[in-house]
Amino acid sequence: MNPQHVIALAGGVGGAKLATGLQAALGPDRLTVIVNTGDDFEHWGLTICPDLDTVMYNLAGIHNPETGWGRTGETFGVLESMGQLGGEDWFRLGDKDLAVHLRRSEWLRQGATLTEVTDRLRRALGVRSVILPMSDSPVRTLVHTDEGDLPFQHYFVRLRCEPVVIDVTYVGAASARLPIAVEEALRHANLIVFCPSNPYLSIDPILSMPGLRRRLQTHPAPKMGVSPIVGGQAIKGPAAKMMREMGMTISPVTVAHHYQDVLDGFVVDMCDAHLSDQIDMPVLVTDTIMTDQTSKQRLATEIMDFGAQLRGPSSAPAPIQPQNLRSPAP
Ligand code: FO1
Repeated sequence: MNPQHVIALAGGVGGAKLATGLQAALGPDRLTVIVNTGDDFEHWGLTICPDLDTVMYNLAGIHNPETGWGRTGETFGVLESMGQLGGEDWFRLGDKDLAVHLRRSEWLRQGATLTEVTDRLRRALGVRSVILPMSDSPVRTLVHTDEGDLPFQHYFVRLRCEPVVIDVTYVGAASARLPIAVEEALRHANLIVFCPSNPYLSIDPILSMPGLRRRLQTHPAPKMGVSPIVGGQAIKGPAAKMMREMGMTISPVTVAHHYQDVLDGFVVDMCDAHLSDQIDMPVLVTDTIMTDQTSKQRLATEIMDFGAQLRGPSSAPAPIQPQNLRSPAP
């Protein structure tokens, strides 16, 4: 079943992959991706928005497939020169990527909002899906560690996620407001997908936006989450390491429980099928590893079919339940 309009909540690489699958499965103009901006920072005097760019490059098909972030066919001439001049070169900004940061920063200085700037950039790169920052005002993820409080990119890239994480907070969230475009997208959505992004570094910053969690709890569309934890490990990034350090069990069950109040259904990988009866909502067990365009689109289609079987205004119940769909006992 193809819902009319899907919202995906996404962070970096995992979110961008599933967004690409959703875009392909839905066709143009039916996907809105609401993206984490907690990773954004000021660097070289420019505003860098890594997750917005990762989603945009993936949806445009111009991302670097090896890293998942940055652009394909990239060169690093400016970065090298910056290093020679004693500038900061720990964050690998490519030359083509740099043009995006220059343009964004120029437009922001002229008074455009991040929502407007992001829309101009994605249109210029030919992306037919809407990409929305979760906030127009700065919200910055601060990682509290055994080495002190670290701005996100310093923890993630400069220190390679080595410090032990104690807690994570989102500075500026309490006084931020949901952009009108996000409100508008929520009004039209008939399926909402939490991508397999890091719960604490990617999805929680979005959910920390005032009013959003409540808005999702009462939203009539089915809300589906996809586990970023597979077989006791994170598909990518530090989610599993952070969970261990914060005293949590590294399991899709922990993630499902974390979103219990907002989700209607949860998707786990086949290798975690045995855990599905510990999850207190309907569960789809499938192959969640997205290695190519086919697997991204297949997972997206399965999630949409799963959503169609749950409640929602335009989601007529499907006549036959797939065998791998488990509902909790009444
Ligand atoms: N991640 C790294 O691990 N090292 C980098 O040097 C790096 C540079 C970079 C440049 C532009 C961009 O958009 C993303 C970049 N990333 C880099 C990824 C990024 O820091 C993280 O993947 C996200 O913030 C987490 O989702």
